[in-house]
Amino acid sequence: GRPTLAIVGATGAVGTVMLSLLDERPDVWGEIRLIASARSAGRTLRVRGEDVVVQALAPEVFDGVDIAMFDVPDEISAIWAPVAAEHGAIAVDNSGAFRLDPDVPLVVPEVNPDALADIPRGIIANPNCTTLSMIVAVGALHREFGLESLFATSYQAASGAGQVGIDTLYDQLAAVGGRRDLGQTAGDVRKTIGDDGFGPFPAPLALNVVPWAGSLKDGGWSSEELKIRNESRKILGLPSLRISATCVRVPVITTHAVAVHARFGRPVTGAEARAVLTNAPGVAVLDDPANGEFPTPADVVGTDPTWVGRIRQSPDDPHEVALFVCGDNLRKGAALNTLQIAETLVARGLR
Ligand code: 11C
Repeated sequence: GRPTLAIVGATGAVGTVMLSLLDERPDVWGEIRLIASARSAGRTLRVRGEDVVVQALAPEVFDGVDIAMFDVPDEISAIWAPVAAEHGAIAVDNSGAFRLDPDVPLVVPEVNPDALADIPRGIIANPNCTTLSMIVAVGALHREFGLESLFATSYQAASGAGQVGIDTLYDQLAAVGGRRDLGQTAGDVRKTIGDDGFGPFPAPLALNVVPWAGSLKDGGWSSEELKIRNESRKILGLPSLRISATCVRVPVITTHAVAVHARFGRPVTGAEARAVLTNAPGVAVLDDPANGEFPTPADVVGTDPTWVGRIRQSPDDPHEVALFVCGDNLRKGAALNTLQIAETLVARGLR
């Protein structure tokens, strides 16, 4: 029969996008089970045009499940993905709990599908949304030219912090909306929003940019910046890649953007890089600055591809290429990549 799919975290920001993807994509599934915290259990959600009642997370909900997709915080996945695996399911986990575990493949189907050959713990990890927003494009260039170093600056959307991030930015935008007096005196936006209005962000996000995402790690790096480094190395199979990132939150609801500077083992012209990206699966090139054409989050949100523009060779180093990448952090950055992993497992007969 067709495989049974469970979605853990069905009511969250990523889970909600997952349900709409299941309506859009070829339907390879038998039963689809929706699972969430006890607080959300009992709600009814529509999947594939049918009403499905959300069940509370418990060991027995994994009985008979072939693939369980987890869109929940790290500490929930850390406990429950192994429970799903003990019940015979393959867990595809979108949290950070297992990504660097050497016995857990970290998979982007367009880049390293062969990592699915070995799933020792019954768990597959889905990368962080910022890594995912650029890695399909970077992976295609690496395959062709051989990546030597990578420097990235992110422009991350509020929804990367979940539904509370979305709600916080909308509330802040409402508070500053129409105020032509704001943004002219130090602290005026902060005062208008109020210290209790920052939500998950350490500073006002409306009318601002905030150079922070995640938690503080050694040497002053943020957890998000280290995720980009560690996860890119693992996905690309380049454990000593020279790579660093600066992660910045911007007042965008959904779709992360990343400015990438990549150095390769041989000279690469903008035209050569553009040709490779144009033919790369999962990538869409929009690169005509003379006509004002490049990807922006407002135009990319809700779409599947990794969009790339501003492709150009460094004037000082012919081995280096700069590009600007946009990817919907809730789709390819989270739900879509997780679902593509699950679909790949089914297509390969692993489930
Ligand atoms: C953000 N990328 O934009 C983060 C959230 O490791 O899956 C996702 C954290 C993670 O805030």
